[in-house]
Amino acid sequence: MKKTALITGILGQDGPYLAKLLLEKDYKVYGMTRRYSLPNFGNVEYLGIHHDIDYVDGDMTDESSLMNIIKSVRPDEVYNLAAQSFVKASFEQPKFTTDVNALGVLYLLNAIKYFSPTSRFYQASTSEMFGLANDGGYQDENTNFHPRSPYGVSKVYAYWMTVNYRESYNMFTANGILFNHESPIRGIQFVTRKITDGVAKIKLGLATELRLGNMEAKRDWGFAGDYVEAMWLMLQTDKPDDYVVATGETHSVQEFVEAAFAAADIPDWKKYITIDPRFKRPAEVPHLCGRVDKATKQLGWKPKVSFAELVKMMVEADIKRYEMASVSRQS
Ligand code: NAP
Ligand code: G4F
Repeated sequence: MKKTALITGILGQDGPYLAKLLLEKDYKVYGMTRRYSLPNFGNVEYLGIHHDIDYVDGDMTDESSLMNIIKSVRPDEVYNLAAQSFVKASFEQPKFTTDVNALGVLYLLNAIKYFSPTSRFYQASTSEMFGLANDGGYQDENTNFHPRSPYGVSKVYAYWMTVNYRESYNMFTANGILFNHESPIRGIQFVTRKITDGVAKIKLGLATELRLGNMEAKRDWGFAGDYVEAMWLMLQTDKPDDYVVATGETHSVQEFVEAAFAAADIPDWKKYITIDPRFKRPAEVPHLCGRVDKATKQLGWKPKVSFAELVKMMVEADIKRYEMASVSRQS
């Protein structure tokens, strides 16, 4: 019998990488999509797995849809990746962010409790929960939470609900506290992809400027393709637990910019950058750097792609995308 997995947020960045990994492991993969006006299968098509996924309709804000899905699929594993995941938007839409990221998780946990209590559950928790807190420059599973955005606060609620359902109902639930992870299919609003897309346009003469906010913020950036393996490993243990997933290395936004311009072989990056206050946040998370010892020791997980390799991969993919679009316009 094939194992079955349900992935919410299947059309985002992590969903397609996780689905690809599970399909390679011979899982039957169900992907939950919400109603859309226009189909948005770009990321699953990019990874060549669109036709291998069984799509089911549901929305994190609609409890009955989650109950129906869990009742009919009864998956062995549930990976909850769906979220309003853009931190800046959470300041503008705090209630919507809370409905999806906090209450949505409660609905999903309840659906599992009632209709499929042996399903194993993964919650996409985040380093944003740490916010201002760090222990000597690092964050790990013992660091307190001090979230700095409605997004971070909503994820703290979901984190503790995931722990609470494990402790109260003996359910197999695990939090992956993932630090920033990126890829060529990262959403275009997030700073890394905004930079690599902007650099590609400048390289090909399609733009002359890139507007950014706070260039001093530091993030621990890894590759999404590596991180989905940690998600899967967390649901294969004998005992559920919570794990930090990170590279242990931190870089500023400015360092990412420098590396991206260098990867495209464009000298003098400074002349293309404009600081625009519209991209700054009411409260910032200044410094994230994860200590990944627990996941390495207990799950045997380690990141494979380095910072320099990640930047290069993303810049090259964006340049290729624009070159191919130009060829298809000409033909
Ligand atoms: P993403 O690209 O923003 O994808 C999120 C997905 O959630 C999208 O497919 C979106 O659907 C779906 N979604 C949003 N609202 C929904 C709703 N009401 N009902 C059902 N689906 C909904 O995010 P990601 O980067 O893949 O991240 C995956 C998860 O990990 C998120 O929970 C995020 O908060 C968390 N996380 C991410 C990182 C990171 O660095 N990437 C780090 C830590 C934690 P549409 O396609 O229809 O918009
Ligand atoms: O790329 P970002 O928008 O990601 P952020 O806020 O770190 O959140 C991402 O990682 C979290 C994990 O820590 C996830 F939970 C979350 O879902 C998301 O995936 O911004 C990174 C940094 C911030 O400090 C921001 O202020 O870049 C800074 N920044 C500077 N200029 C900018 C810009 N961010 C964006 N999006 N756009 C800018 O122009």
